[in-house]
Amino acid sequence: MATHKHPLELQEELNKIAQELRIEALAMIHRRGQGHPGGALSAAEIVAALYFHQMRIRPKEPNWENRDRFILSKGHASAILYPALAKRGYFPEADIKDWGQIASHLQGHPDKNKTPGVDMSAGCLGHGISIGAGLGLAARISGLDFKTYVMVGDGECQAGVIWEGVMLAAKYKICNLITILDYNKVQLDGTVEEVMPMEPMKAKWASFNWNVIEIDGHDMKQVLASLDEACSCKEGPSVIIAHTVKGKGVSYMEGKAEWHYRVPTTDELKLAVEELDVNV
Ligand SMILES: Cc1ncc(C[n+]2csc(CCOP(=O)(O)OP(=O)(O)O)c2C)c(N)n1
Repeated sequence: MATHKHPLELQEELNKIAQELRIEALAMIHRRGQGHPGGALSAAEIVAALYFHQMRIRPKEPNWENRDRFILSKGHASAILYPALAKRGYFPEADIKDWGQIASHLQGHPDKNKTPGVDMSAGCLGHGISIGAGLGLAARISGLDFKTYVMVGDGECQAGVIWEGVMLAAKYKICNLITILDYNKVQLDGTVEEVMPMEPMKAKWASFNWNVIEIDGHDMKQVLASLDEACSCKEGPSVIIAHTVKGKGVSYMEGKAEWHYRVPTTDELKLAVEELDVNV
């Protein structure tokens, strides 16, 4: 969906979409009485940039062979993905209200076999990079030029299987594979530093022979520039280490592990929407 807008106008538009996705994500979680707000909110700018600018997709043709792929490896953050897919026209926005119900095509965690636009079923953490590497190789072998974007969490990167995919992608110099690390520093029940420190994060990825780009994941200008830079790298796979804030945009959620998996009350939702609305 590459546009020729003035960069500032584009950033403003994408920031607005990111806030709208946040509001929708929280409303969904409230309505369903389940969900993961913290890691959904930290990913909003990146998801907005991918779906509303970066990715070459055809929502009316979700299985188009040469589409760019997006893998939400941290599948628990589906509340930020589904509103983006609906807004891009993969399915009616009204479907969102049934999220998580047994008959709905929108399951709690993304299901490739049910939801148009979902490229990998996820929820069991750790597998997005390996699958992404496979898609990257498949593109190369088939002579297709699509890219695969994979979003992983920092807690997720504690899974050993992540690094198997990382090694494979480096070995085969899979430069059409772009990983975005949502580095919000908080996982399920504490900070990453407390549970299992991942620093030095940048040096880790670099030592695995990945091209490393480090950004503020809430600064749309940096998000867009990093995606362009990653796409132009022909040496091997790229990782965008996006420094983010868990629960970004809602004062009482920011940086709190408690909000990894918690449902806002009606009053809390109202307050969150007020705070997010200011910036829409
Ligand atoms: C293999 C596996 N183990 C455990 C879980 C349970 N789980 C769901 S979310 C989560 C924490 C993930 O932390 P992080 O990657 O930092 O996610 P974010 O902060 O971005 O939401 C865990 C352990 C899971 N989904 N899959």
